[in-house]
Amino acid sequence: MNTELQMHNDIYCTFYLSPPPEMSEIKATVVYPATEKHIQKYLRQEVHLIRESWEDYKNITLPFIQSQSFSIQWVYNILQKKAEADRIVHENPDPSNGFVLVPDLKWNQNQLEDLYLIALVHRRDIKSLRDLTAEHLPLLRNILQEGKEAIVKRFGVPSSQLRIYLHYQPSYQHLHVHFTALGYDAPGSSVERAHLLADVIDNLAMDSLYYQKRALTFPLRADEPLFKKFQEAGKV
Ligand code: M7G
Repeated sequence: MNTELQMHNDIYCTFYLSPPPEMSEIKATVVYPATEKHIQKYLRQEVHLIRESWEDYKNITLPFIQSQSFSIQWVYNILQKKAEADRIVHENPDPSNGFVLVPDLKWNQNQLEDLYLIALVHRRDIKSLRDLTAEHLPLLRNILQEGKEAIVKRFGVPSSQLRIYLHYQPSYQHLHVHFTALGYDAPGSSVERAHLLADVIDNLAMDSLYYQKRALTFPLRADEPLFKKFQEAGKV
């Protein structure tokens, strides 16, 4: 490796390092063609917290989601084995209580420190946390139990070192669950976006309509159309 001293002061030094090609591989993700929403998603922007009541969800968020056409074709491709079929780590094929577990787009699978998998449910009628009721408990319990078992079996990572959660709001409106290494600060694992699956299960077991009653907080970028809708309604 080439090293070039930049600064030396007492016991402190900084160097420029030029690793050889075999150590300097970069994983690149390409989205082509990208929609305006993709471009916005990856731009750094001013962010605001929204506190969404159930009424706000029904009157503002839901109509907005229904008016949008952010494609989830990639999800259907995985469920139908048209893409990433060789990457499937586990599948429960049951149409109502089953799911597919695959490595997330963001994980290169070279090291376990940033382990990241995603469970996509087979049924297509659950958009997000807001749609969940006690009816979905068998599905959610399958994801939690079988997901943990598959990950310890394949990667040797015990469930005590996994963060298993849903995003609210998700970018893609087809229910999915994130599995990340506990030691990894995955993007979107912060308190304003992540809901632990174990907590979701307990909440629904206590009250089937839990997520159709309570307010939920989530971050929105300042120039997202949904943020403008909340502004127009005088909610921000
Ligand atoms: P999200 O909570 O809907 O939104 O999560 P976010 O992307 O804003 O976090 C969707 C998850 O699916 C993310 O963790 C993505 O990295 C992952 N993902 C997105 N796409 C398009 C793909 C894909 O084509 N394949 C796989 N395996 N994962 C994807």
